[in-house]
Amino acid sequence: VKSVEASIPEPQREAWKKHQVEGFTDKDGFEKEVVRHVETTLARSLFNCDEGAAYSATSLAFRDRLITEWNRTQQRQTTADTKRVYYLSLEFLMGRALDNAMLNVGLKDVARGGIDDLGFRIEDIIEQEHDAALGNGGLGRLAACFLDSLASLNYPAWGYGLRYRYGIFKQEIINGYQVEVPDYWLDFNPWEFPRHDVTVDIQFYGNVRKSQDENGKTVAHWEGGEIVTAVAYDMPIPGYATPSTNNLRLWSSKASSGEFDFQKFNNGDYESSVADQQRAETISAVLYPNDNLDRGKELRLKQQYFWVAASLYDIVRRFKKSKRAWREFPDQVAIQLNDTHPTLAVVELQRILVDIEGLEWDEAWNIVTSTFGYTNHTVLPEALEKWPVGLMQHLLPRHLQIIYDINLFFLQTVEKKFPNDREMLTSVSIIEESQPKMVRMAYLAIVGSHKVNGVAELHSDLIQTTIFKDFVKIFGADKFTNVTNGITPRRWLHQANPRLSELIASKTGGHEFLKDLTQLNKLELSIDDDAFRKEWAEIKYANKVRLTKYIKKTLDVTVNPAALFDVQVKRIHEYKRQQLNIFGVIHRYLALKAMSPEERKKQLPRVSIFGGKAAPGYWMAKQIIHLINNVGAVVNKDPDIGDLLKVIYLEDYNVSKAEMIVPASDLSEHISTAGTEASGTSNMKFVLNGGLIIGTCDGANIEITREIGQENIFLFGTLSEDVEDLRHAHTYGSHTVDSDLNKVFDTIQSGTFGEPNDFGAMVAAVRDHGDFYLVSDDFQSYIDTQKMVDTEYRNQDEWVRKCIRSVARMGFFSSDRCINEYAEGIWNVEPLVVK
Ligand code: RUG
Repeated sequence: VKSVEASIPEPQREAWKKHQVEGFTDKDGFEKEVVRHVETTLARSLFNCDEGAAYSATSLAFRDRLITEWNRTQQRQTTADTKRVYYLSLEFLMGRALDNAMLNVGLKDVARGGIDDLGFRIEDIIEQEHDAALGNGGLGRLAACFLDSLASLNYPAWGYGLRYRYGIFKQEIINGYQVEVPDYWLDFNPWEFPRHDVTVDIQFYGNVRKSQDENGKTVAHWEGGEIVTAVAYDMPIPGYATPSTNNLRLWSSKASSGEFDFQKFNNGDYESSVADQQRAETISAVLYPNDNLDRGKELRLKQQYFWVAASLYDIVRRFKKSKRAWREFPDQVAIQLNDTHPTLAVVELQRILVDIEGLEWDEAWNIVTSTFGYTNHTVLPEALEKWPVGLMQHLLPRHLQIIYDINLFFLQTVEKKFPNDREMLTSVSIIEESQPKMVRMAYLAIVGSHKVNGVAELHSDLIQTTIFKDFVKIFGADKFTNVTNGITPRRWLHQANPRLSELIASKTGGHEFLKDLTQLNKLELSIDDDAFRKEWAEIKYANKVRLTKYIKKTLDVTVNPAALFDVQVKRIHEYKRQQLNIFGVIHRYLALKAMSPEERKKQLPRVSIFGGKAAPGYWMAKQIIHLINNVGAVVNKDPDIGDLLKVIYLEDYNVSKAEMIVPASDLSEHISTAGTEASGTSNMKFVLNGGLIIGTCDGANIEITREIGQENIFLFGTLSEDVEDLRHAHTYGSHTVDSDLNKVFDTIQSGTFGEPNDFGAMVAAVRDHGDFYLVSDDFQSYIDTQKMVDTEYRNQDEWVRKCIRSVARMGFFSSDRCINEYAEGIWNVEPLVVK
């Protein structure tokens, strides 16, 4: 880090204090700031200020305010010298920042008035912002919710990630197919501060030389190779109703000289000098668009090391400033590994301590393991990261040696505990003895951390009894724990559903519930209040009308806002079973077609809404999208059906779209095969916004049921303990598909929804190839449960009561509760209370 240590001497500090920037607090002050930014920062005027410029100026006005508090927060934390949390995540799915900033600092009404005075509408200004979509789905959004909670609860905490030039791709649906379009989001991003003075040089490749020091100790030197420079970009993270403003530091890569190689340039080798620069910049160029899938690409490993090495350098530099002894490192620093993506941080810290700082191996390893915690987010084998030993050797030769040493010492302790148990050694070895040999990153993360947690009760049980069971035997059950996921009520209620937030505030005694979500339980006291229930229903209806308009505008399909809105929006994945949903929709369509017009009149109208991206290389997921769109094309135009069924595919599902869709749902679908969805978090968002769930006994659905009561949720399907037996029976016994589902398949294969061959593999996966995701086993109970939904929805009064009761009981699912659990059980950090 080449940052300059500059501090103003005591006598001159008065002058600084006199001019301290305080930030606006009223409408006048806000307007002044906006006009100043329009006229100076943006070099425009009232004659050429469009909505884009007004958005930019408004954001800059708020950013200035945040940065003042950011500076004070950092100063406060440094002075107090308390322990900090560092949350390492390769994904931060932040969404939009302006609305969130306005609400968190409590100045949205001030801004609304000011923007109005200046000739714009606040809603239009908010809509100008491009989502910061540096994540794939639940994992990245969880990280973003955690940042909001950490700041809101006054925990000293930083997030560390990568500043991708391209976030998750934009999805277009063309002729029913997903088409990926690059998401260049950095055209103008007022929310980041480039720190050109905070840079770290990161080494790759090269080789390791060993020498002896004066005491005869062997010292490793990692030499040669290539250097890429990491540049820090900071994003202020405002807490809600507190001055605490934390930092999200994202690293961007550039060629180490900062420019291209002038030597090569002068020698006429212009192309290669530019190529070097581009190669360096490639590291942080693009987010890998895979959710729950490990692709094992070299560039991905480069990204991982680049990011953890820069972050650790930064953390260690900060620690060294405090002049404490190394053994106190874990008293000052807690690092959370969000999934296995940052696991190289374990190795890197050991390398820094042993190779650079000269600590003994065991002392260093103690520090390392006391510092790290690891969160596992999946049991799916295809998502558990492994890296070929050869690739690791090539890219990070010293790290591979350290990994081998970590493994050796670990296996020695295992051998002591379980003498002569060769199977145990093979099963827990960090190196998988396959062809080629692989480094198992989850095992490395477990060995290198003092706590390992899953993200919902069922998931945490599963990891302890299946994929990590031998580690429980070795380390004991205490090392393994559960922290059920949560969501921030600020974004997912207050921001996404302002009218509902106000109604709740009026019944619970103000906005306190946004800081203590358990206060929602007061809502149950008002459940018999007719006016309250009426207003509740009106708000839901208004949210549905808004979505209806959006559907009309974007897809030119008219849907009836009084219909039941049935929503499944999430990444497209076979385990999440959008195929079960669309097969159910086809079944409904066939049933409606078979009815007489009189009978049809008695049916409940329904809109089936889908949304979500498929990984570009995930062929089956893309086929599922295609089928949904083709079904929509047929059903939506069928005059026999009219309003009774509409099938909608919302393009380019992202955080800001979720903020519009979630509040408009009556029913949402969380229907993964039991035991596959680690937690899910959109299930929490939908219930918190007054929608009911149809779901399987999987992930956090189970805890949601426990909290809200099983009479308020539509559960169906196989239990996780029966999944393996059923799979076995499909493969080795006789596997039959019931007649209703067969009818659906026959309809698809008759060409009703387009070229049948396009969907042949999807049908065959269920009918002929073992039905791994148990679609056939769960189909009938899914259909029956949907019938129950229809019946219950007709009784609107009771439906609304169920929704209110559910919301009232959702207090547990705040990410504030999660963060407090991490702080107490894993990080051992305290909030720094602001006076
Ligand atoms: O699939 C899981 C979700 O169930 C979970 O809610 C979310 C946050 O914990 O993480 C998702 N996830 C898991 N995303 N990627 C992975 C595996 O790398």
